[in-house]
Amino acid sequence: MTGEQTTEWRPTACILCECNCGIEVRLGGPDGRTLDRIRGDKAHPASQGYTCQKALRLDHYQNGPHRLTSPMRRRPDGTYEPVGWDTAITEVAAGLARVRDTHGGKTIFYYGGGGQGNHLGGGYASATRAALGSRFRSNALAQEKTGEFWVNAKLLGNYTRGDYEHAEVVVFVGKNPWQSHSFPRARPTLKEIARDPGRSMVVLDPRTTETAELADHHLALRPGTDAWCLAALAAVLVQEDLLDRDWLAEHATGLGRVESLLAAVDVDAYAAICDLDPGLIRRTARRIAAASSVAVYEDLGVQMSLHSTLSSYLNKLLWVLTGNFANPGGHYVPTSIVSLAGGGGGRERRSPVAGARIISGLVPCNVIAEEILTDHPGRYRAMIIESANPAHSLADSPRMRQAIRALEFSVVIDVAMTETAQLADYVLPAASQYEKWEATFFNFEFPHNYFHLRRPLLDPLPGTLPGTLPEPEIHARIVEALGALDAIDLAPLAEAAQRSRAEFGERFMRLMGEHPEAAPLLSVILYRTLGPALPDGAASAALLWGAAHRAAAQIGPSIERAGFEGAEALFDAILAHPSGVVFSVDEPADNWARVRTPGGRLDLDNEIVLDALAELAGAEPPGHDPDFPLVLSAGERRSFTANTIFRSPEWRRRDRDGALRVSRADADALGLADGDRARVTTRRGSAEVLVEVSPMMRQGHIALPNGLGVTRTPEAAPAGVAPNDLTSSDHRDPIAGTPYHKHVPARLEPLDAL
Ligand SMILES: Nc1nc2c(c(=O)[nH]1)N[C@H]1C(S)=C(S)[C@@H](COP(=O)(O)OP(=O)(O)OC[C@H]3O[C@@H](n4cnc5c(=O)[nH]c(N)nc54)[C@H](O)[C@@H]3O)O[C@H]1N2
Ligand SMILES: Nc1nc2c(c(=O)[nH]1)N[C@H]1C(S)=C(S)[C@@H](COP(=O)(O)OP(=O)(O)OC[C@H]3O[C@@H](n4cnc5c(=O)[nH]c(N)nc54)[C@H](O)[C@@H]3O)O[C@H]1N2
Ligand code: SF4
Ligand SMILES: [Mo]
Repeated sequence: MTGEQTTEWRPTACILCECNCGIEVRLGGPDGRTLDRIRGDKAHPASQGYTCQKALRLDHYQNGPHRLTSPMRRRPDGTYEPVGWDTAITEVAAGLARVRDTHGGKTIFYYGGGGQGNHLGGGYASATRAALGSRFRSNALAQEKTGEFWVNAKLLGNYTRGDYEHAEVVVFVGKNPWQSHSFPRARPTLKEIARDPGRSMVVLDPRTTETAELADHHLALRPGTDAWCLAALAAVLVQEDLLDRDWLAEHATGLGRVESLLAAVDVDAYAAICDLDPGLIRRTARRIAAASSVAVYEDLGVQMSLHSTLSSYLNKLLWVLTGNFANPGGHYVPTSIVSLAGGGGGRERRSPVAGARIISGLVPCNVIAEEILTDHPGRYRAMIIESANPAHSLADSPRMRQAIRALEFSVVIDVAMTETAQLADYVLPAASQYEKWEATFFNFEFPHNYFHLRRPLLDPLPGTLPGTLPEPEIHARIVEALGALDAIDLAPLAEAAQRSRAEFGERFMRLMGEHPEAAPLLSVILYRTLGPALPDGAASAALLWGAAHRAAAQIGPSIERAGFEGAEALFDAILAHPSGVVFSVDEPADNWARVRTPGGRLDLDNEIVLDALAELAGAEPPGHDPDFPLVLSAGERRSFTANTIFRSPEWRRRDRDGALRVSRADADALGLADGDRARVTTRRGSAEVLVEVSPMMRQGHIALPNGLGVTRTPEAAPAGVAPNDLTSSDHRDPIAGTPYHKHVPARLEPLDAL
């Protein structure tokens, strides 16, 4: 596959955001390993040829100087030495087993499992965790989406999205899809809505974003006042009798208390707190009520700001009170091959030290450091970190770094020597996402949902011993080194797989009957038995066989409508479509079947958020702290940011060091001009920044980009500011524990004045 120049376009996907647009790549360069030409893949079912400007830069990920080519072991002096794979796997398994045997598997914490483009690895990690008895885990979703998941679990017992492509009115709450995308072909869709006189776009954002520029109603509220703004919008629906009463009577329960709370809201007073014209709030609510379909997208601007979980509930009222569920252009419940979001149900679990609510199985990111840096007997003693960079991405980076070093054992699986890897006892180098079979579980479309299993473009880095491995192989080796599969003879199963899928399936069921204790090791068992029998070296896809069977049992009719009779046909189709395949076709009524509340209706009665709503009237609005008069939004998505997937600043065409954006009014008051250097200071830290005077910013609001402050190689200096050097882990939502990264009290001072 490698070595030669090629003129062939090969399908794969962009890995820089959750859209994972289909792309085609032409390899080039002296060794045929450069991602030379990149274009959108028209055969991809969701992106249909679309990409944004970032995808063209992907060679910086594949061939940057950051790539690791050998397992690394930490020396006592903090430097690293390369070791062979056998040594690394043996010592990692022994280190983890030691912690398990001394303190119990519960003290082994798992973080990550997939970034924007890679979720197969996390599927195999579940076997490693099971072999160790690890019970607690987390990932980035627990610092953004868990508040929303928790609200959804009570409201409908499932996950939900809006049909932005077809909605008459779209509402973006703290979301800038022009830059951050998050749904397919975001820019063409936004332009289409803006052009169509029959449709409207509503944006709640203090900043005049690229999306807000296209909006019909831009509610440029004071940062951190979304709960008041959303409550006022919902209150107008109630007070002007704009609810879809017939629909609510049939499809919802628990309207009583929320309706009386909203009836009592003083819309003018709430508008004043938000610094908005109450007329604008009223016109916006009326437009939403008049629409035949409404779709709302909430994202980090509210999920990482004050009252975030309450705001998640309130923005859902906008589409629930107006009857926009299970209608075309409204909200829906997507199918999944593997679910990331998790439903509701089950007993509520709490984290072992802080007692924080565990939502969708995830411990809030903001409590992880305090669950390590303590004498509590239940504290985490070891960590497995995979495809994530928590020493950079979690609140209060200095404390997170201290926590990782305080562990008795730590191992990182990554392609790069990241800020997190530089703290670990062992670093295991993964093959890149263009060197292995990969997929994401970010598949949220309706009525046609799709899945994309990508094939490798390249062999793993050649000429580099010991070299990299795909995560499924890493986990299989760890599980075997732990002895977890010793009692099971897998050979007959592997032989059956070589003969026929039917025989394999039958024997597999028998094995699971004989060894129920092996069920949690399922992914690695499939990888070692079915894996070698799959075509073109697709062993890593083995767990999708199990997922296809689960999907066929749960959403059989949707899969049949997509043209697949049963799980085997579905699995074969996934293997056979290198540009992705539509795996399910839904009908509106399917949504109701997926509502998992006791009565099968949307349930608005959520005591915890309604108590918070009741308190809002008397709550202190985000005010002026004389020491920190500004609000810093720490981590804005811009045209050249992509979390920490790229490590070389050269990939950034503009804004190389990630300027701090400030309004003209604040700049003038501080005596700052465009391009000046300044110092930003928060309660947690301080950093030197380059200033960009931006017409996008509202007075009192400043913003730094996300993903900066990383290094190309551990020796190089970082470019830009690492946002979480400025954030605090106790600055978080009381319900979900999610951080307030978009609302960090700050001050700014010209540098020469210091
Ligand atoms: N270019 C690019 N795209 C990305 C990513 C990337 O790194 N770069 N990352 C991906 C990931 S992981 C995610 S989660 C998504 C996130 O996507 P978004 O949530 O859209 O991204 P952000 O820019 O972080 O925040 C959105 C908006 O919130 C606004 N905001 C700040 N404070 C407030 C407030 O108090 N109230 C309201 N209503 N709004 C406020 C900001 O001005 C900003 O415009 O993007 C994905 N897409
Ligand atoms: N202050 C502040 N902090 C934030 C945010 C913010 O807006 N403000 N945003 C938050 C959000 S929404 C998110 S999603 C997180 C993101 O933060 P993280 O979840 O920590 O992840 P990424 O920065 O996306 O880094 C992904 C890692 O995967 C590695 N990687 C790439 N390909 C592979 C592979 O094939 N295998 C393996 N094993 N590793 C691979 C990369 O080198 C990188 O280290 O950041 C969060 N942190
Ligand atoms: S929208 Fe996201 S996945 Fe698509 S090309 Fe841009 S960065 Fe890549
Ligand atoms: Mo994210």
